[in-house]
Amino acid sequence: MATRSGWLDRLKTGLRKTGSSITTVFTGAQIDDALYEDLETALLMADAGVQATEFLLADLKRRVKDTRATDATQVKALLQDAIADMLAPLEKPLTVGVYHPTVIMVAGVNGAGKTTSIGKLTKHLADAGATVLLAAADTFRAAAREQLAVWADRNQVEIVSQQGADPSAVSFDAVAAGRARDLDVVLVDTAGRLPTQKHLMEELTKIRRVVTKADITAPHEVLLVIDGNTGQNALAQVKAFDDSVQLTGLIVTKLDGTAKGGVLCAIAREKPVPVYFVGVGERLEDLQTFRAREFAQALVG
Ligand SMILES: Nc1nc2c(ncn2[C@@H]2O[C@H](COP(=O)(O)OP(=O)(O)OP(=O)(O)O)[C@@H](O)[C@H]2O)c(=O)[nH]1
Ligand SMILES: [Mg+2]
Repeated sequence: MATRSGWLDRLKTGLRKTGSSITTVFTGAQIDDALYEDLETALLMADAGVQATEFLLADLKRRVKDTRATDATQVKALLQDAIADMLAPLEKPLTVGVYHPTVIMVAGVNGAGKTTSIGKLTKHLADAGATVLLAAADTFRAAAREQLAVWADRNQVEIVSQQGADPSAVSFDAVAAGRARDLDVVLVDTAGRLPTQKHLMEELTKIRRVVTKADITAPHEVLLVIDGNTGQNALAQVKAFDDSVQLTGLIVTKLDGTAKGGVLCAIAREKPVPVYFVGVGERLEDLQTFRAREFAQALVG
């Protein structure tokens, strides 16, 4: 738990930039139109998006009326409740163990934190006693394969990697090997790509399709890694990747930086996909499970 509290401190620090602008709205004593207007601006600045912002404002006004809240501190607590309720549907644990192996595909734009997150996730899984196989489906760059190999080495797990091979062929081999060796988890690391790069999105769809050929029930999870600093574009990424590969979950990284965590509200409102993990740095313990209430409190600090 010490690890989690350290992680939470980093999350709070990361979100403080955004959070403080929301918090300052509540420094005055009056609950009036000006307060709601300032709050609207602060939420939009935090990348919550128009839909989620409007929903939150209406929801908050209702809560204020129902509770007959009279001071700004109470209203702030009610906003935390409203955000926590909005984010609650995104809270869902990643389950492994139902399928052998559980095949997890990981996708995202360039540099979002896919490989690092896979490394951390491998550590979490291995610590919990799961046997893990990594698939280096980012076959084009030698550095990408090496980076994943370092994580495999560090966690003492096996890796399927083949220079210049077709990414879907490597994924197929990895899933087949995972089945043959009766492993618990196969994690497929893919190359970064933009949703606008049609041929690369098709390559991703192909990986998914070929994985299903290796195991009719797979992939069991398709995760999108998003950089917490991406702002509103994160929502567009969720939509585009979901269209191509049917996402089952998200990992939101880099919430330790100048992140604007409000985008999770936009995702919850417009394209709800569970958030399995939140990353706040490059160390192993910096990846932790997402909890809606905790996040809401960190955002409205
Ligand atoms: N501050 C911070 N840095 C992170 C976090 N997660 C990843 N990084 C850093 O972000 C950079 C890119 O991470 P990678 O894991 O290589 O990203 P990727 O998505 O695999 O990148 P490509 O494979 O090139 O598309 C690295 O320098 C990581 O150390 C995080 O939660 N916080
Ligand atoms: Mg990578």
